[in-house]
Amino acid sequence: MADAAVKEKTIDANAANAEQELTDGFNVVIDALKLNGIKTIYGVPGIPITDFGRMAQAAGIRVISFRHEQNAGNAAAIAGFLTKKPGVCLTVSAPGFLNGLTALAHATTNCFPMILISGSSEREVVDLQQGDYEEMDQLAIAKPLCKAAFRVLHAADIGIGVARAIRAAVSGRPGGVYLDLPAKLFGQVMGAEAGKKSLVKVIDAAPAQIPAPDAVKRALDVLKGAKRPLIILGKGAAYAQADDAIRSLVEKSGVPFLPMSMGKGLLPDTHPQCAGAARSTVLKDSDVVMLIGARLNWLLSHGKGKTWGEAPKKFIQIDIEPKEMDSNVEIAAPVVGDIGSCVKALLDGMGGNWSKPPADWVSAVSQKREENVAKMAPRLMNNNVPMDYHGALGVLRTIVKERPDAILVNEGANTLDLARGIIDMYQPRKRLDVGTWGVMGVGMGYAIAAAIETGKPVLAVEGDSAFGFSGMEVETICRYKLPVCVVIFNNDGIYRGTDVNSASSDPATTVFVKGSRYDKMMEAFGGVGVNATNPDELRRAVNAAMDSGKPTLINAVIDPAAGSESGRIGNLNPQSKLKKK
Ligand SMILES: Cc1ncc(C[n+]2csc(CCOP(=O)(O)OP(=O)(O)O)c2C)c(N)n1
Ligand SMILES: [Mg+2]
Repeated sequence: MADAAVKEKTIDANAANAEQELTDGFNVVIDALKLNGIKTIYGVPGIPITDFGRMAQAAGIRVISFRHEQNAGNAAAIAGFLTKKPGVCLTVSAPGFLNGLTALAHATTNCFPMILISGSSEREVVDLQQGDYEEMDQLAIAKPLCKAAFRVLHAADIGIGVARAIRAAVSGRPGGVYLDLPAKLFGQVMGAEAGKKSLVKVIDAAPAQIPAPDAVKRALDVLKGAKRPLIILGKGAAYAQADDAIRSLVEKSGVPFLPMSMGKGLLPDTHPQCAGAARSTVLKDSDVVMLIGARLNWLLSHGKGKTWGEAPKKFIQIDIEPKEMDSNVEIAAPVVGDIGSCVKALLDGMGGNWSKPPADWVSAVSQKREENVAKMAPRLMNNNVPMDYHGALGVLRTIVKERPDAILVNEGANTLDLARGIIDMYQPRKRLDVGTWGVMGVGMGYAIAAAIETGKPVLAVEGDSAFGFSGMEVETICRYKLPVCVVIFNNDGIYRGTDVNSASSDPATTVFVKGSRYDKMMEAFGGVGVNATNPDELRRAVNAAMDSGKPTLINAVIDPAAGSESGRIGNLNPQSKLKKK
């Protein structure tokens, strides 16, 4: 070979070597996520993260592409709840970031670990407010809405930035974390070896937090002194994945338990100690209440007032967050630690001969519960056409009983409140709903992530209004061929479809187009659409969908007059003292 040719080849080889030894921001972020076990990203592509999404996909991360960031964010939030690992949502700058922000705040409020990763624009231009493409100080905006917010400016800091985000999301009380990645960062080049060394694997991301022995003893003493004890299981208890220990504690104590909405199924709703159907009685008449991963917020009337009756109460509260104690009323026995460790410590402390609560209390609770269940039973078997909520939910109740490992997603007002009461759950973390805020729009994001994270069939029971907030994602469900069956309780509107506006020819604010056929939306993307007008049609359509696993949307026609204003929380509507005009 001629000298010149040899020389040229050597230069080529050196260049290739040099190139092999380089990495960039795109790759370091991907490597950092992979190293920490992040397997799925939920997002919407665009500048500056389109290539990042492609490269992550090529590197073996599953990248689920949505139609709107809020739905991707809700998917990430619920993935966090289901897996105890941070769910990751990826968005573009300003508008995409803002679209994802509601879900980030929702995750924080509900204590779901989630990381919102957003691309952002040129720092120098943004900070001088010189009008960059999608200019916005995203970090400052995210901060008050999440548990922690970080920005990475140098590729060498990506490893530590991702590690901080992961640890912040899952440790202590979990929540939402914002990670700001400026466009410039992705293209930054660094040595491959240095890149590798800069990665940080988070060791023991959510360390056990063991409760103090005297706190455990105090709690058991209070429980021992109870004449009418009650255990309340919140979604924190479900999140903890300490299912066996929680079940043992409840059963060993013999105390009636009340599951909060997403705590349903930790023990089956049909368990002899379940007081779900005697809620008002147990809240009013109990004398000692042990809260396990449940907060005394509005959902429990702040632990005081009419709901809780006149009798003095003592609260035992098990929570990982010390600040939660005494948030609304005095906590007689705070037990601070992770739920799994606390429940195990309580179980150990109970020893071998724990005496069950007084028999008159236990039987009073079960009597009330049997009464209420019996009262409800005939309503659930009605065959009215158009269907009312009870007739339609009676069908779904049986289907969930026959398929206890299916995941139930639920949102709406009447559709939510009545389904929560009527559909019994049998396994933990199978009921996913609107959470602490009662937020509409979680439905399709939750359904998609539930199918992806668990591989189980999903039944999404949606009010027609609720569905509208995320309805476009039926295309996503079809695109990824997910086993999701959406049942829309179509009562022509918000709460009811009967409102009229007497002031002008505009429709009333709470009503939609009458007789809408939401099933056609699913058909538009190749899924199965069914219009169900009676309980039998509904039963057959849902069973077929659950058997086939094909994306299905069932338009369940509900009597427009059947619902009530705001479902069960109509009392929260402000009232003027002035007489209505
Ligand atoms: C993000 C958001 N916007 C608005 C609301 C107010 N809101 C509460 S329930 C509801 C919809 C209820 O109607 P639907 O889903 O059809 O259930 P239905 O009572 O008719 O069964 C709305 C808009 C909310 N909770 N969250
Ligand atoms: Mg409705």
